[in-house]
Amino acid sequence: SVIEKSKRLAAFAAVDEHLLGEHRVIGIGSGSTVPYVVERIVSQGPELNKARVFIPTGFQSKELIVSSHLNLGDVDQYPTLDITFDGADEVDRDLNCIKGGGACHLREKVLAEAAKTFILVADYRKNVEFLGTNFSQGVPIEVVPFAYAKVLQNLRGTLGSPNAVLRMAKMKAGPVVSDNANFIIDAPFATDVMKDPYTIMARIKMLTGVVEVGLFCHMAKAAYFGNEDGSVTVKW
Ligand code: DER
Repeated sequence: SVIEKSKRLAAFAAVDEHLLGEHRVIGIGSGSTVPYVVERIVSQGPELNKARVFIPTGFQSKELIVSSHLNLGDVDQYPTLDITFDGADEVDRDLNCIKGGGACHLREKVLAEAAKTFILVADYRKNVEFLGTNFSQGVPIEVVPFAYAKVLQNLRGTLGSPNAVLRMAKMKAGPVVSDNANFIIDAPFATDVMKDPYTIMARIKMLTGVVEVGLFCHMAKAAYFGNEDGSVTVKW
């Protein structure tokens, strides 16, 4: 499909441009775009890759590394990474992004922060001026199950997200459970609130019981978007 082609375009361009021979410790994000990142890394050949170690951002990411026969490492062993590649749900003009559509944003943010360079790869739907333009389900928030009702009440009340909801699973009765055994809340905010993502991120993060917020502000060095016409847009 056009969307899959655009994901591949973005991933290939990003790897070709940013993954250097001397890069040894590489963070691999989650979602449906990062498999193309791994495909391009594998194509750099066994010589380069046997000297590298790849750090996953969750179950899916780990499976991808293992099935691609790349060296699997742990963030415990490598608390600092050379570069992390990850997808996004939306990226605004300042490279702030919404992440967590796949309920993996806690470990993703750990590896995004731990990397000297953090690169985003996405299809054209994610390339927006302001957050919330296309991705309308809201800001993903990982919460400890014990606190979810209280956090939900705060979001719907003082935080100004009346439509905040607990993310329910599709193939399982009950809520989505993250790789860290927590729940996810999706909290939509008004357009003007999303024009200052850092402020709302900080306010959400302060709620007791919130583990991590799916707003990544001032973290990415560059974002690559594949376009429908086969071109690539880079924001930095
Ligand atoms: O959950 C996440 O943050 C993922 O990176 C995800 O949002 C990106 O998804 P996609 O690459 O499948 O669009």
